[in-house]
Amino acid sequence: MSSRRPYIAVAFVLAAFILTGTAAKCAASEITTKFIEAFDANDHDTMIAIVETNKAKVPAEVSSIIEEAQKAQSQDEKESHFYMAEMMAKIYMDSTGDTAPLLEVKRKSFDAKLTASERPAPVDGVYIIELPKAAADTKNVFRPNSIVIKKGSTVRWVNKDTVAHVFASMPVIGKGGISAPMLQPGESWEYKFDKPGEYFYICFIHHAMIGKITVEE
Ligand SMILES: [Cu+2]
Repeated sequence: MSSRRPYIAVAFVLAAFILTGTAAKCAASEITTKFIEAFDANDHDTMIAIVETNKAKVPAEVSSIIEEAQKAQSQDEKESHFYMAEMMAKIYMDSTGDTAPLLEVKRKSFDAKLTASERPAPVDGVYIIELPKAAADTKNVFRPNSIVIKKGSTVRWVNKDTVAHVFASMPVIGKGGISAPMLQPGESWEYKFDKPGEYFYICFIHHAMIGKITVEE
């Protein structure tokens, strides 16, 4: 994604909010409404001031923007809400040192890009995730891209694609541990999950190629 695109999407959706009345349309609080107005005016100092004078309320504000993002109908609207939540959370982190709201935004926006999580049946005790060959509607994907497994289970990624993929955990937002070598076509790699938690992972070559393993106790 180019760096300009989110700005265009944000500006478009925010303009729609302001024109239609933010409070009525998306139940945004006064803090969020003011923050959005400052954003729209490209007034970074005011954005910082709003966060700093409302520090105690910002984590809840960020959570409610995330909820709006999750409810959004269109992809652009979703991305714009996540983008706004991320900016508020970043300013909050810079001002307080508290990373929790920002990590929450990152986790939830990651989740929003995944399909509903599945509880597949293991094959000979191993859960299989395919990296399928590119087709008209699928290219550079993990399939399934989000699964729930029990602690102690092994997952095997099988590269059925005609190109190589290399992927690893994103330990800042979830658990570390997944660290595949460069998987050439036909190769596979497996990992045993001994610790419960959420494992978000990404292909280093194709950044839209993401997946998640949720490991239950
Ligand atoms: Cu890839």
